[in-house]
Amino acid sequence: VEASIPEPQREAWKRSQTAAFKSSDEFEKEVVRHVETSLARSMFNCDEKAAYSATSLAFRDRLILDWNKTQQRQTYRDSKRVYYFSLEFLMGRALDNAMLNVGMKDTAKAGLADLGFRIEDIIGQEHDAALGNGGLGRLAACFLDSLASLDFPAWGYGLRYRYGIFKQEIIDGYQVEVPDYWLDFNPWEFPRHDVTVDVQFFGSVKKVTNEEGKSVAIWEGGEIVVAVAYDVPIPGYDTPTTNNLRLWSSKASGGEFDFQKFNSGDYESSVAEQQRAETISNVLYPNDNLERGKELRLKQQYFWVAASLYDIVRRFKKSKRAWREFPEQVAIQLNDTHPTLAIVELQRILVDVEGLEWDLAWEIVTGTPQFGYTNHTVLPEALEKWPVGLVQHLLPRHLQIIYDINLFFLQYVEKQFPDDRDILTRVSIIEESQPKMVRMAHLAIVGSHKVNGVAELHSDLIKTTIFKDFVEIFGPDRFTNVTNGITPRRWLHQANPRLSELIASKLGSHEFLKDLSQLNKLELLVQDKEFKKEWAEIKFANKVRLAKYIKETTGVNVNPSALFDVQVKRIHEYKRQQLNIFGVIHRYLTLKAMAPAERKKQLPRVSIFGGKAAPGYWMAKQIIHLINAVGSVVNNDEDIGDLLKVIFLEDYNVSKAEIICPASDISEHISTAGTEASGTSNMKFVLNGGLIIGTCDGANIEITREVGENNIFLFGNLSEDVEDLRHAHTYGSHTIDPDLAKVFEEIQKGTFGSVHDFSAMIAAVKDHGDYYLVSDDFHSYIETHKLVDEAYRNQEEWVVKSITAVARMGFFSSDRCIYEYADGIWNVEPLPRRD
Ligand code: H53
Repeated sequence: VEASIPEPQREAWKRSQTAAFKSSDEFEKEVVRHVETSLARSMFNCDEKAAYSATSLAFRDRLILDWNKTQQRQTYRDSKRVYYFSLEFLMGRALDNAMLNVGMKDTAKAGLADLGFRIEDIIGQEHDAALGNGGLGRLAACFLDSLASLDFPAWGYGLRYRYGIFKQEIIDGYQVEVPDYWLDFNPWEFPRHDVTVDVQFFGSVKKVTNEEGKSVAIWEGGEIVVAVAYDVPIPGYDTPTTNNLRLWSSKASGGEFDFQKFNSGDYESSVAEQQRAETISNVLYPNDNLERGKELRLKQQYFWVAASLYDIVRRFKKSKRAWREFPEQVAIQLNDTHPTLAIVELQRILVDVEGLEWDLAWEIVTGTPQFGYTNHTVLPEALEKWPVGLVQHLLPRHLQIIYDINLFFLQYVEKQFPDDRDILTRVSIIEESQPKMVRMAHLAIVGSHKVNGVAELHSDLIKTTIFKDFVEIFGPDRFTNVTNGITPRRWLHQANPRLSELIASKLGSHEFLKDLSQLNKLELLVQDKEFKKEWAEIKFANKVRLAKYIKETTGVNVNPSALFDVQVKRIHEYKRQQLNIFGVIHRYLTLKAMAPAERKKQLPRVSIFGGKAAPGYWMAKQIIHLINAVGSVVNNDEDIGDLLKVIFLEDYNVSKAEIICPASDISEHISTAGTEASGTSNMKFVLNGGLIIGTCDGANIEITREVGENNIFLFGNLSEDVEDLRHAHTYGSHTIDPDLAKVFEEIQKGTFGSVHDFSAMIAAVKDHGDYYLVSDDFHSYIETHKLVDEAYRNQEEWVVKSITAVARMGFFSSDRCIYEYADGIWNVEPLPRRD
């Protein structure tokens, strides 16, 4: 049905169009209107939560107006769009970000003050949108911010989980998981009950001959689940461009519930279908860098991918273009292998639904630039594989298509390598194991025109290890690198407003927030006394703020003049929080062994940890327990006092990172070399004037290249030596570092309580081959921390390092990443709005 208003009536529309608020008076009016109408309250019962809700609704209205115009313009121009497919978007809070991006924070601050509220309290009311686990999800969120800020026509596609990542509570030193129900009031989403897609599961495939004598596949039976769209507006910084994040929610196709069953008294099964359908988008899987192969997860993947592709195809078809033009109109980036079924689904749509020949369809699917695949890990336990039987059961037609794709692919390989049977086994999309498995990474490579890693070392490693054969088969050009980045809007301007203002005052404007390379001009000021003083004051103020937060949440007093040493990230053996806590114990023992006079001369330190362990990851949970156990001994030891404090911050998330990152002196990025694909919190800390202690791994290497070796503390074995060391542990004699051995003895004496709980962590190093090289790197780690202490004693020099490092961080803006993707992978242009 044509829903467009006829020409003669459009004048009336234009006259009546909503205008966005501009002044604080207008803003106040909007807030009061929302309190009174949307929330049905008044000034007599408007608490901070209500004020937050009304403020957010006022901003959401604004964003939706900009969103409408952006979308109209993109549609009118029929411009090519980028679609970022990600199972995770770790967005954090939206209000502060929206106010800053549209440049209205001061206006809102004044307006809220007028109405009786402090803006910080209002911002603090918001529940984080935590639809992600860690780096991968946060990267997607940074990319959305950059795409909008740089005016790219781009949409994110994901799932609207009812429960995001669990909330972590620490009880008696142990992690306890609590569900994160975040949707009781979410003003940032826009339900589109009219935008739905039917998604089919199960059933069977029938081959029939059509009127033209062609054999066609018909997928029939099974069940239908409905995908409902929820749109989240994504405002760009300092531009009216407002992009869209579309999240799908699942619901039963047969309406609310089965009335017949209900009436006959069968209450439970009357709602069973509804519940089964809603389960799909119910909960985010809480694993980071680990795939568990659960049926529901595969259902989530197909549900999301099928709905998103249907939506994209529907949009494309409106333009009445020929299918061959599809890759010219649409670029899809696969964030890890989670959305790989999109490749198969597009082939299915083209062949089964649109009736294209297989070869033509496959040319379109693999056309340039249709699909790009980003790999985020080389860890074998994180590479996705699905049992063939499960795919057959859930998606029978897709399995056939996968087999056909594989057949043609292997024929192609065989032609190139006629005498090499092994390569066929190695690269096949189907692993001939018991049970047989579909290797999603292989499928993603075969179906994509570009595959990228996320830091230089990582991109080199994938080419020489896990995907080596594919470089031979498709040539080196299919593989590329896009080093990760972070958005300076959230991670500098929002998290550290004082530093952002200081920089702006020196550079003459806020332009650096859109062109981060301008930071390099700060280097001219490293000898400016006044500037250095202000710089140091801001760091101190940020530490005071964190110290206050630590006091409020843990009850422990920490001295803001101490060196703040921070490691916050998911808890994982490869990230080696165990190395850090063993190092802390070593420091504690060293302090204890000193004469009091000697001890007094030592530099005070606060070791701060934070991060969630996957609920089923037993060893990671033991690491958390040990950190807390050490904290309760050390923090109460009167010999030690301020010299060492050990803090575990509960429930690390995006909004807490915004308080933590600006407050570090040093942060730890100490993964075993070759295991961390990139890391992105390393970038956040340095951008906020903290230095790094780290291994030669992931983006640490490029950070070193940029900031210079004098402004980072590197230690440990190199990735090229890891394999030999592991081999030696298993087949040679394996001696433990003597200092580490002492740490183990102390733990085993029971100094930190439950000896039994910690024995597995020790055994992993002593008896089970020390896979993560904790002992091999221990000495160098301890020695490097001594260098950190020494350097910190010279505050003058330390501040110079801090400023220099920030000045050289321009490369790590996610804007740079987006330009690289746009240019090298998507072939898409920005479309700035003129208004
Ligand atoms: O992705 C980040 C990297 C980081 C890497 C992380 C990641 C996940 O968060 C989850 C799964 C996965 O395979 C990889 O571990 O090194 O910085 C963004 O690229």
